[in-house]
Amino acid sequence: MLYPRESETREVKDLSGIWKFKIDKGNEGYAKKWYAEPLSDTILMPVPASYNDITQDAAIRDHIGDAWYEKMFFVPVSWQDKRIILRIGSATHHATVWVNGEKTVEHKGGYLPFEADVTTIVRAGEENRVTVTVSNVLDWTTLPPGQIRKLEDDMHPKGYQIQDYFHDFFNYSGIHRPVRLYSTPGTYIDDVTVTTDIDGTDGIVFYDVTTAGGNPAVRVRFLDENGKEVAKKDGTSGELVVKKARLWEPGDGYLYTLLIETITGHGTVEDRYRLPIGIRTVRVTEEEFLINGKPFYFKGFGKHEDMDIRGKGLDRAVIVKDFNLLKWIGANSFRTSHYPYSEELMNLADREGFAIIDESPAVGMNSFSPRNPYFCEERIHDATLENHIQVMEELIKRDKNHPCVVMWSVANEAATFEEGAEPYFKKVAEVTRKLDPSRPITIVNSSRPDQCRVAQFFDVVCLNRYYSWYFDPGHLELIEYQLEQELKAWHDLIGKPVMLTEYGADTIDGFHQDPPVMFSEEYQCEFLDQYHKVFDELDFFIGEHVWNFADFATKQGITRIIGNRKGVFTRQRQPKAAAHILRKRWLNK
Ligand code: BDP
Repeated sequence: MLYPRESETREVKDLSGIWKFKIDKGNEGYAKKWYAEPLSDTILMPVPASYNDITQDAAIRDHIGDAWYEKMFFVPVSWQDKRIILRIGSATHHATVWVNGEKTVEHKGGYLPFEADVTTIVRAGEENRVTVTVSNVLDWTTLPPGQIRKLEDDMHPKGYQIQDYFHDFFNYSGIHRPVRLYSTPGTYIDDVTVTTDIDGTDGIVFYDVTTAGGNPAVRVRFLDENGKEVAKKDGTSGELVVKKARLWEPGDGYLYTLLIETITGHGTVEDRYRLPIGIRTVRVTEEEFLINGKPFYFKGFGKHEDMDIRGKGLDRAVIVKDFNLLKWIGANSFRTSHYPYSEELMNLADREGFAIIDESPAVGMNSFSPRNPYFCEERIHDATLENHIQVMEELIKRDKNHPCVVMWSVANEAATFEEGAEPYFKKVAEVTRKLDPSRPITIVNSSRPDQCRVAQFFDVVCLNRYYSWYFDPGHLELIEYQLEQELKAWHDLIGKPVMLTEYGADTIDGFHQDPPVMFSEEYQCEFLDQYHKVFDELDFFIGEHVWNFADFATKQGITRIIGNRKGVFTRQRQPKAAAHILRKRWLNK
């Protein structure tokens, strides 16, 4: 799926801004056809943003159900003869979109884009109305899963219900990424898949373009960062050889441009699209993760899209600041825990040269006891698997051409010890590999090595471990002993490289205790030091992602002190003491 980019033949109009908004308290909007007329009794709501923290109203923050958005917009007169697409970067978790009262698209899944061809619905040169309904309801088929639970005891008023979800971040909702209109010619470039290889000093670029709305000839040109043509080819697919290629690598995000053109019979260019390309390879051996044939050691974090006020809404100031902090601290990579991040962020990661473990929103699949399994008919079942596969397809379709993506993560901390998890993840692994044979795949695990039933389907063992936090809290002296044993056991059993994708301690900035005590800054520092001692001794160990980059919002609960405080930075991106420890380590490693 192509990211909307302007060119000589395409225009993009961003509909971000202030929209009209209301929550559907009585759940009556669909039945009463709210989309048929302009919405009434609305308040103002920024797009993109989560709606939860924008007002002073707890009922809006904690709303379960539909929220309605509306915006009036003009379609440029010059688009009269164009194909016109309405594209939503993401709406969390389920959306229905109407234009001028007509239903155009529905989408399930809160973290991936979707679009509708509105050519015949919009009126160029006139005012049009877009209405978007966004639901934040999770069920056993959604990723992440959840359930609505009625509390029907005498402690609760009649009809009282809550939404359970099992992931550790606040269920922010709304239109989280930009809404755009874009135009293309009637015959257009629909998609392109690019993979790259290296042959000596040459870069090899394989491309495969699909077109629609006609059967045009295709020409591609390959340009370096100065716009100089370094290769070209005719045809919808083929191989380009770039002599003395400058490779993309972590820390040096060099990007070429694949300029794709469709040509009509008369030799005129009809459509033009430019795709940034990084030439690089990724391979995994029993002990190493290789980028461009060189061993790569992951230094970085599990992150979140999360910030005061805007929640999970895209904010360019925040993402650029985060990249600056990542560079400052000496990180070279991160994981998009626990869902796909914005396309705008992925574009920046390409440019800034960060390696990304790109994760699906399969999180919170691990909260029942072995007697009460998670992978069973009542919970995670065939319909969930079907949706999981659909999400992997959409994710790979969106992110397949990003050089920054070096590995797919199909899930975080699922109950991989359960019998039902085995066929489930075998299938997810098979499908993911087939969708993209060019990248390694992983599942982020928290099971014990002798109990996990699925690690063998994946290329890298990614582990989340909390010794001296959730296990033996306060016992920093046990970390070395426990961790070393476990990491070795994983490698002996699976014979694949191992990394830690989470290790961390809640830390309230400004709390100090020496000798260290849990929640103090000293504890977080000592905790990390202990883990690092072990990492540095193991040959098969390929990386460290601290949990978390920054403090983030969660649902309310007795173990969360206004959110999860395992950040190395505060939610407002100020460093805790541990940031300096990591900086010293990573800039020298
Ligand atoms: C891990 C989860 C992560 C949580 C973290 C924690 O993968 O989402 O936020 O624990 O408890 O189990 O801090």
